[in-house]
Amino acid sequence: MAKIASISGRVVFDSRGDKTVEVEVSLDGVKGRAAAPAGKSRGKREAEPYPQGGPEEAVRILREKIAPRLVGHEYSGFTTLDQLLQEIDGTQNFANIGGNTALTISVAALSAHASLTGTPLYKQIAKETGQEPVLPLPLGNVLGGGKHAGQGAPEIQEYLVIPLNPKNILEAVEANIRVHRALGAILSRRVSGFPLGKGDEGGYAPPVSVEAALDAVKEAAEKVSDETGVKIGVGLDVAAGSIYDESTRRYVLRSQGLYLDRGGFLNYLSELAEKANLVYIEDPFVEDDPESFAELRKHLPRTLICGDDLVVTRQELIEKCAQMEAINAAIIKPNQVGTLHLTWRAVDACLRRNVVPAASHRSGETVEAYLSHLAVGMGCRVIKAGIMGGERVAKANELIRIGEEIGASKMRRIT
Ligand code: 2PG
Ligand code: MG
Repeated sequence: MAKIASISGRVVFDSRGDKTVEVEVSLDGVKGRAAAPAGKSRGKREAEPYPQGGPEEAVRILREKIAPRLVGHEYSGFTTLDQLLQEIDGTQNFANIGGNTALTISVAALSAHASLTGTPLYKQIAKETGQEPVLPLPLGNVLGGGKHAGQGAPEIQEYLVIPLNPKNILEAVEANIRVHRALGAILSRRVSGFPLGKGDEGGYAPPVSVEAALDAVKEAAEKVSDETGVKIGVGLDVAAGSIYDESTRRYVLRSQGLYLDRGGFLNYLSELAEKANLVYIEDPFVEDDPESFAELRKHLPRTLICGDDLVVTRQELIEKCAQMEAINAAIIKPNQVGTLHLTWRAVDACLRRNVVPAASHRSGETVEAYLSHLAVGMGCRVIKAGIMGGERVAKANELIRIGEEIGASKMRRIT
């Protein structure tokens, strides 16, 4: 068995220019490296990304407290290493060492092991999860608003597209890129003076209402469906926590003069869903209101109602919400829980309860592509990793490479 010979960390920058942590682990002299992403619209029950003091403090703790405990550890996979990391931290939410520190150690060690044994990451992960490697469907945002864009952009955070019947991964990735391009042309025509500015995740951020944004995305998706024969679904990430006013308990779409209580917002979303034929809605309500999720699910039985802030990649929350029939899909963000092991427990809970697991990037990303390996190795049906920008394209390109090994047409279906 290979031993951890050394472990070190540094501060680097993510796609937003914010500081993040990067870790290197050496197994028998072979190095693996990983950096952490960062969320902006975060759930309250997410793991703490960093100890107090931020990425710099995480690096100090890594050097002084974690490395001495891990050097000499015989690496036998992520499960044991991750359990050790939980023990070193000693809290439920990685408050002491930071979830990002734990995750990057775990992924860096796995990468070192991959190099040492000549096995790709997805295969190593699949060995521990027992899943057959299959490519997930790429879900990506073509238009962004809310916290991911500047003032004037629509209040709802993400306008997403997903190819539903692609022949192979190349066709799937290309379909999304075509919709992004077609949308650019539509917005240029419709929004005078809009210089095609983009939000944090590479989607256009035009100064239009939610309805106008959705209408343009729907038109772009239909155009590409007609041209290519690939059926393209449209979705939304409402990121409801970002538009909720706690004091009045209203969902606020100020630009449209809408201040809606939960019932009003439910009707509003149901109408949007019917108009745009939405196949996917993420975080339609705030995270402490699973009952409203369940109600929306009843209204829209054919739509994936997905929990992100609602379940924060935690097995117990996924199980609870699945039981309540509040969700039939869940976002899987490894840094919401802090380790690969806990991430797998969340995915496993989804698979056992017929909930579609969707591996997801964060709005702040790096060009690393371990998320694509995780999605394939853990059996995620969908991957939400954006469409445009180097840090988003990196994940799609990695899926294309994995497709060369497992078969480019070996793709999941969600309908
Ligand atoms: C989300 C994510 C990613 P953030 O809400 O789903 O798109 O955003 O990383 O800012 O939490
Ligand atoms: Mg979300």
